[in-house]
Order: sequence, then structure tokens, then C-alpha cells
Amino acid sequence: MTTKKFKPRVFSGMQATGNLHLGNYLGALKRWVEMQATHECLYCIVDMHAITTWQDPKELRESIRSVTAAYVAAGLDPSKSAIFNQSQVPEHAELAWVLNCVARLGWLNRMTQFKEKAGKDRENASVGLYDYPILMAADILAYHATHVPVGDDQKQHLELTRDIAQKFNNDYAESMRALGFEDGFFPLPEPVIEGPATRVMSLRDGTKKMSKSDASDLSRINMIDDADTIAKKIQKAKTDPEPLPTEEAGLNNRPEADNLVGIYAALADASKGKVLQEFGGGQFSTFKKALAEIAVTKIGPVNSEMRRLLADPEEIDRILGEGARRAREIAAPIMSDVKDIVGFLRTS
Ligand code: AQP
Repeated sequence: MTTKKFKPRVFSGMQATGNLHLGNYLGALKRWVEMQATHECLYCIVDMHAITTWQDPKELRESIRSVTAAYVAAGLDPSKSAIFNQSQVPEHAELAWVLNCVARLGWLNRMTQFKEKAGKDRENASVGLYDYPILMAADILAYHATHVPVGDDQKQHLELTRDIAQKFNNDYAESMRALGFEDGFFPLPEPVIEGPATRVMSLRDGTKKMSKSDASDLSRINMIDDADTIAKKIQKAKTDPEPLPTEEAGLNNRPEADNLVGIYAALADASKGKVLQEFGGGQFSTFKKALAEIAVTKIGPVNSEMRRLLADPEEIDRILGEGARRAREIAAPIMSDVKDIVGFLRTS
């Protein structure tokens, strides 16, 4: 079955599990801001994903507001984009159930993020953590989103989303046709994974992803860190003894150097090659000073705007309420169609 042309629409989200870091910003948020100029966008704070690992309720509420503040401070405009928390739009959970019945167990068994997060204690992981990628597919498909800007670590989940959309379109092809959906109901969403920092690595170990859950705070730059902390973390970042290479190929097998050059390139909106034209052949000490400077220049204003916004939680809640209302306007009719397609009887 061919799928029809869908209106371009962007959806993406972040978990409310603590402070956002530079990886979240460069891998996703920065691109989200750019896409507002060209697309209709929905940006979600995925609180239902957050509770797949236990969250203290008070901290979860604070995290939802803090991630919302980071979105707006980084440049997401609530008058352009719908900004909302997932649990305020019930269609995410409703569609997730239907997609649970479309996806195959074997598909979920291949998801590497579950294996990494559950680790050796797999039997004790929540069912929600295992089912996480299905809820993510529902997040995206509930809006017929066509483009999903994410970091490299979400590539596999996006492939699964496409597989689920395709299987739903095939399984219900006849019912869809009877209801007038000639060319497939769900779009096959495109991952948007671009730029020099799609996988920002830990500042302490260039082979590990920068992550909120890393025990060492020195491994990441948090969006809420002040200028001194940012500079200190960059100064302490792990490097190797060689000077920086002059060509990009020289970064191969040098994960820490590659990571720092990638971070600089993403912050400066330049390529890694361009950064090496300026700093190649030099010592890390000089480069790190320049990196700290650009990081503080770019993140500092986001940081202070976040603090200002967080002082007014009512305004944050208003943004989330309005965003949820707009999101439901799109998701509710799509979910109604899904119910008709699968054969649920609606009597009112
Ligand atoms: N290190 C990273 N580099 C590039 N992009 C990244 N993203 C996350 N880490 C990096 C992208 O940020 C978006 C939101 O991710 P999330 O909220 O789902 O968070 P996560 O992947 O759970 O983030 P962490 O920090 O890695 O959390 P823990 O430690 O809990 O696993 C996504 O687009 C993601 O690709």
C-alpha cells in the first residue's frame, strides 16, 4: 500500500527526569527551535515516559516545569508551537494501547535502549520501561507527524515507529478503504538526525553518551549550570596527549577530541573541519578556553531566561494548558478515526 502525502508536521519530546544537558540541547532542542520557522511543530514534555522509572511526585512536577522553562528559554515559542505535557493529552495512552496490539514482541525484544536501561536487573524493570517505544510511537502517530528531530540514540525507536505505522496500514487496509482512507492512515515519519552533535558524549569518557543518569555531574554540562561551573567542567574534560589534528579524519579513534570539536562546531553552527582549520595543530588548553567561552556565551542567556521563567510557575502552567488544548484538537479526531478503523463501536 502506498501512503498518501501528509501535511508536514513536527513532533518531538523530552523526558521530565531532571535537568536537561548539553546533549539534549545540541542533539534535539536546538534543531527544534530552527524547525519552527518552516514547520507546524508540537513539542512535548513526556511525563508518562518519565515514570517508566520511579519518580518522586514532587520532583516530577518540578521537572515538568523545569523542562518547559528550558524549551521556552532555548527559543521555542508557545505562540507558534504547541508546548505541553503528555499526560494532559489522553490520546497518547489510548493510541499506545492499540499500537501495543499491532507491534510484535520480537520487535520490542530487539530494542537496545531497554537492554541498556534495564541492565542485568531485567526481571525487575517496569513493564512500562519495556513498552516505552510503543508509547513513543503513539506520541508521534497521534499527530500524523511526518518529521521527528531527535538525537542519534533514538534512531532505533523511530525505525520501530515506522514499522508499526506500516503494519497498522497493512493490517487494516480493507477497513481503511471502506472508511475512505485510500492510501494508508498513518504516515511513515522521518527521523531528523543532523549536524555535528547528534550524539554528544560524556566529558569524562568519550565512548559513553552524555546522560542525565550518569553518576558524575562532571560528565555533563547541565542547562542550569552557571558560567563558572561550565568553564570548570570543560577545563576538567578528559582529553588525550596529542595536539588537535588539522583534518577531520585525524579525529578517528580519538573519541574525546572528536566530542569536544563536535560540541564546539554545533555551538558555533560550523562544521568540524572549519573548527579544525582554526584550532588544528594547537594544544587542548587553548581550545578548551575557547570552548568554555562559546559555551558560556550560548548557554548563559538560556540559563538566565530559564531561571526567570521558573520564578513564575503559573505562567508555565498556562503555557502547558494552552499547548495541551491545541494538541488535543489535532489528536482527538485522529484517535476517533483509529477507533472506527479497528472496529470499536461508538454510540455517541
Ligand atoms: N548525549 C546526547 N547527545 C545527543 N542527543 C541526546 N539526547 C539525549 N542525550 C543526548 C536527545 O535528547 C532528546 C531527549 O531525550 P530524553 O529526554 O528521552 O532523554 P534521554 O535520552 O533519556 O536522556 P538521557 O540524558 O540519556 O537520560 P538517561 O540518563 O535517563 O538515559 C532525544 O531526542 C535524545 O535523542
